[in-house]
Amino acid sequence: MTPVRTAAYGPVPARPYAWPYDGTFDAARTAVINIDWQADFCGKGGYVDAMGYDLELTRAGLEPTARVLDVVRPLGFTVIHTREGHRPDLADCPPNKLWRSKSVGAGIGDAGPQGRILVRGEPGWEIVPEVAPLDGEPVIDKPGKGSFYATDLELVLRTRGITHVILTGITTDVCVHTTMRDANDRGYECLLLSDCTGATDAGNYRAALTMIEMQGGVFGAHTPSAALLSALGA
Ligand code: C5J
Repeated sequence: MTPVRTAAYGPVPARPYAWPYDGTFDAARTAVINIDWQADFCGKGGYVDAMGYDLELTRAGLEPTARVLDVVRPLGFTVIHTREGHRPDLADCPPNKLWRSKSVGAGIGDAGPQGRILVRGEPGWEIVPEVAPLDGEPVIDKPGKGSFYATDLELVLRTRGITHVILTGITTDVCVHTTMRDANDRGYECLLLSDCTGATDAGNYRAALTMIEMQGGVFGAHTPSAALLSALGA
């Protein structure tokens, strides 16, 4: 049988090193993981809005992410989505997480304009239409910040032979960073698209990118999506 060959791309100009470390990446071994593009994090009346943070910061990456998805999908890249949320009975919500959310007026499980905050199946838990999953794209439901804890993400990546991970999503300093760190620890070569992510605080966003640059790229690298798209010939 003839082995399947896919085009090799790269390297992509990035900070602090041209990505990937091994020079090239291809659609067969690379997943684009989109973290928590849910109404609770970037929609009016959701969790982030209830806490009083600026939705413009978390929505800023939506358009560039949609553009990236338009390019990588036809090229055959694996596209994965994650959602943070809890069971309706909150059996998987640690009491300290619940307490903290209530202390800032956005109690997990409380009713709001987008339904019960951070509860699976509610409108606020859904991924927003701009970057919604297509049929067949894996969606990973997670109770925490990282996408590996209490999920089958690692099994999905291993089963598909994924070695390289490109990240988009919100929020940069919380779920995106936790997932990037966990993926890096597992040996995945990670690239965060800096205009395809946002935090609830502009300083935290910048700091999260700076952290990636330490120690020669302590968790991988970051770059604007234009650099990736150019490497893909788009
Ligand atoms: C947060 C997330 N910030 N998706 N979740 O609680 O970053």
